Amino acid sequence: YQGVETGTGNTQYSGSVTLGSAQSGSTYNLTDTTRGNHKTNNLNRGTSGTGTLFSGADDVWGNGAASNLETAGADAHYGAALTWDYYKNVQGRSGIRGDGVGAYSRVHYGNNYVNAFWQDSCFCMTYGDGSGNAKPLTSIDVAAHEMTHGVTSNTAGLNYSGESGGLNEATSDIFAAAVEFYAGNSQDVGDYLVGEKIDINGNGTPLRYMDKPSKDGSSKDSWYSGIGSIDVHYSSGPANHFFYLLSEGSGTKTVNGVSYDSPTSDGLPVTGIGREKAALIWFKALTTKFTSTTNYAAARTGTLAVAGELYGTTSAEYTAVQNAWAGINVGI
Ligand code: ASN
Ligand code: ZN
Repeated sequence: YQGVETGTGNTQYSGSVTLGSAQSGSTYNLTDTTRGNHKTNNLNRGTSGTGTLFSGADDVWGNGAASNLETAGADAHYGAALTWDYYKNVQGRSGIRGDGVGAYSRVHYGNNYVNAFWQDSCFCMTYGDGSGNAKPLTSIDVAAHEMTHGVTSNTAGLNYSGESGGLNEATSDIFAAAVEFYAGNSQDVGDYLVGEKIDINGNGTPLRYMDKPSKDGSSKDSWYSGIGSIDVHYSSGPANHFFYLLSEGSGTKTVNGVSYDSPTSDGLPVTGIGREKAALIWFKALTTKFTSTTNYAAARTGTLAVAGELYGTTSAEYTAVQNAWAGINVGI
């Protein structure tokens, strides 16, 4: 007998959650049969191969502590399920390739590994356990960030260098935020911060800030000629900032208890249209306008075209897209 099960995950970051699982004989495993059979595997500190599918005699996964090897599996499985649900229910896309087929996650990669990554070659994402202050990299936003690299790769295919590389990274941060808000989880609340749960800096600060990217000390707030020469995790800054401005508007604001202060490069105000519309615009641009070589100027053109298609060229949404790009020094 093989059946669809609904397991319980005791996660590190998101509390007790429901997980998609399967039953095979008297054994349960982390195969999400309602989401393209997305699986979560244990690399058990290895650095190659697919790892071993999490399985056990009961349908309870992890205990909330990183010392329990199932806990990272529960977090990763939950993050993948949320990201699947977001793309399906909000953006109308079934899975990373749009074909209903799930990917898989690998947790416990290597020893003290402080990163996570997506690979097209295995159609899978991988998480390290962190080191020192840095906790396991299995939070909702990191999962959504990595899975979105798969979506980008299978749509626009933004080259991972130069300005297109920054737009590729920003796309992952944008949908990381969108998924985190969509999750509505009371312990890992939606925000415009990236990786705030991991404590990668050891002082409670996130990896990246979308309202004012330069707060991380390296990312840029606005476009300048030459931004294509810096690391893609920093040249993403202006596009992350664009998304924040388009969603929430410029100036100060508190969302879910987090305070933001977003400047514009031209000093002019931007009125936000809400993150739902902003994410719809970015997704439609990613999937119908952007190509492997899209740069900042072309991203402006593409998102404006989409805003015109969705809301009309005399709409408040269209004006907000114009103003948000102007706010990061693109197209003025
Ligand atoms: N975690 C990083 C990322 O997804 C890994 C990398 O540099 N590609 O961007
Ligand atoms: Zn990335």
